[in-house]
Amino acid sequence: MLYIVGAGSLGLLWAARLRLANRDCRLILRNSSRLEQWNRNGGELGFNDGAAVHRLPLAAETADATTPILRLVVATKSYAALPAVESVRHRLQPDAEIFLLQNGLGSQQAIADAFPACRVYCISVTDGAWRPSEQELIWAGRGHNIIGPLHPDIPAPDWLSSLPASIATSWQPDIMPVLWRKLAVNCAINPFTLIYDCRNGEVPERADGWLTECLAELQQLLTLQGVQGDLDQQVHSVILATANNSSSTRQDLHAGRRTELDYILGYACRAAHAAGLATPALDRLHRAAQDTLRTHRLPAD
Ligand code: KPL
Repeated sequence: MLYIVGAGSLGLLWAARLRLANRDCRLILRNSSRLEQWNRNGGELGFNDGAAVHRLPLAAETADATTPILRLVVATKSYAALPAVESVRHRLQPDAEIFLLQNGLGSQQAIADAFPACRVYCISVTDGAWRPSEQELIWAGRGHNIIGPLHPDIPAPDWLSSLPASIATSWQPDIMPVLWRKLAVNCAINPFTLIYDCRNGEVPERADGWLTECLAELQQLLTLQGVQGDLDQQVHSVILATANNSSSTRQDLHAGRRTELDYILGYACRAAHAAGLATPALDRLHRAAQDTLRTHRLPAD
């Protein structure tokens, strides 16, 4: 049995694909009023996988149930990940496997520190999905899941090979470079979409020389972390491929939700400073993004 905490687009996407392939999974919802609402609406999800719309019954419960948990997928926002795992501490088996889908960095290590006996895996996801309503999900872009252990000595989980084909997965024993590269791409795009309130495709024109400076600093930070690759080229190809998208940070802003800025750019700036790397352009970007959040009365960290 796989438990999924966090019933946003990504959590529901995992649940829907497992359910469609007749695999056992249960959703852990935030509180009893969410659970009542879920069940009042029939306890099912309308899942549009691009080919058909499926009505999928999905079992749900709250964290304070008592059944033991051996496998947990954490699909919350980064700032909610540790509290979500803490909420099921009484149910987690000592050698449980925890799979983390969070953006940015920082939340993964905090969970590994708080649950040293568990095996913690990170999953970098490129699927795109959105919810027209609480219990409807559209799988808008088929992507890929790269999974690897937060600490290198942990082996691949047995059940990976038994995942349905719809959850395309590859095992990467050295996951940190994957997470760092994604973090750097998000640092170069998301904060600019926040401060200029623009789509991804407009960032190069709006940010211009500032983006170039940030890319140079991010490239230095990646090199310090032992991560290879041409960031400039990667960022520009992501911008091209997602030109019409609102970044996740801009979507949070428009929804009046807390953003993950602190786990993206905040984390990168702190890591750079800790390594003695001066990052004036990134620091200025961080301050400008925080100012934008304060103007919208949202938490700045
Ligand atoms: O991951 C993203 C995000 O919005 O968080 C990008 C790559 C910027 C796509 O929008």
